[in-house]
Amino acid sequence: MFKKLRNKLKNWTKKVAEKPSVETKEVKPPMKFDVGKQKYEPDVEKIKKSSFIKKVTSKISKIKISEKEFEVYSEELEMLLLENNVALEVAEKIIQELKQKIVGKELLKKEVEGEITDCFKEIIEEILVDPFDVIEKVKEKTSDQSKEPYVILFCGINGTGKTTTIAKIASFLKKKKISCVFAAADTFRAASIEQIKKHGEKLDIKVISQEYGTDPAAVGFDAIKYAKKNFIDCVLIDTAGRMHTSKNLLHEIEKISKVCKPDLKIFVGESITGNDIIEQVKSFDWAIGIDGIVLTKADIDEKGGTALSVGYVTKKPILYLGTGQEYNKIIVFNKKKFIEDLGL
Ligand SMILES: Nc1nc2c(ncn2[C@@H]2O[C@H](COP(=O)(O)OP(=O)(O)OP(=O)(O)O)[C@@H](O)[C@H]2O)c(=O)[nH]1
Ligand SMILES: [Mg+2]
Repeated sequence: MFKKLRNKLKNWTKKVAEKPSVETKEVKPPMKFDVGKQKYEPDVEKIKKSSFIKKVTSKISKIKISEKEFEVYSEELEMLLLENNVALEVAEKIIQELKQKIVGKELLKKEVEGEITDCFKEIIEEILVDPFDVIEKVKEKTSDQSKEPYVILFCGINGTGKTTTIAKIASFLKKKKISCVFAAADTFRAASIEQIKKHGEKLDIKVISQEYGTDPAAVGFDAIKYAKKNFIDCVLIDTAGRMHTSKNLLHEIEKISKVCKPDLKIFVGESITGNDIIEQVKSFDWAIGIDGIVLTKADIDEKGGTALSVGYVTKKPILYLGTGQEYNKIIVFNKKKFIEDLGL
């Protein structure tokens, strides 16, 4: 994962670190002179020695990056971030912060790479919101005696992996002894109900469905009713893929959300989407106010910038990464691990 961005960041950092060192002029020992009656005779050897050491050490070990030099480097950095799916506003923030941290500072040459890497780490840690534990949230709600299930609504554009993610999360919850029911609220796409029913069969999870073309909000509502009656802990609502540019379809998801009052609204996006995902996530957030993000297809994402972009733009946590098609191919998003995967 994220191989491309990792290598490019490394090369860029190396390049900055290889910048020529700060040069110091050789200090010539002052001539002998008389001050009044006092004679001044410098310790030539001592001066020679100290200036030599200064010259040598500064030549091999110190660099200072000026604002102008940084501008040249930063153009290159901006390009490489943009090429790797980091949104422009995020790339600009990274560059701004990096500038403040390294420009004009005299740095030991051997420490420059480390210094820049540490800066990247700090900035990325600041950009990404720490994910909360979904299992804990479900347990918190279902542990009291209210018998109210924990409801999760999934949304996103077409084909991003919503239905697959629902099955993966259900399998994950089941392993933690949390019971689930699926709401087949994608009543629009051909074969969508059969698709989720297949997952239900494989995972031994009840699927609540109606006819194609029925109101998806009603399907979600039915599933919640079923969960309450049967003491099921968690309702997972699948919805149809919808373009973020379609006002009518955004209205529909708003209605599903109003009727089902989910505890958690998850936006499912592809990590390979590129900058488009910014507009997608903003639209869904505007329509229903999302609480967290799942990025799928991280297994085929060599870049890694999407996570930074959606995290920064929404200030919402990335909860899981989808890393393949099987049920166990889902990992809890971990900031530290993500930073490590970027080679920082
Ligand atoms: N490589 C990879 N493939 C994935 C991942 N998640 C989902 N897929 C694949 O993506 C394709 C679409 O997945 P679905 O779950 O049907 O997507 P969806 O968002 O429900 O699609 P619509 O309901 O049509 O909007 C399927 O072929 C999945 O197997 C993932 O993390 N990695
Ligand atoms: Mg689907």
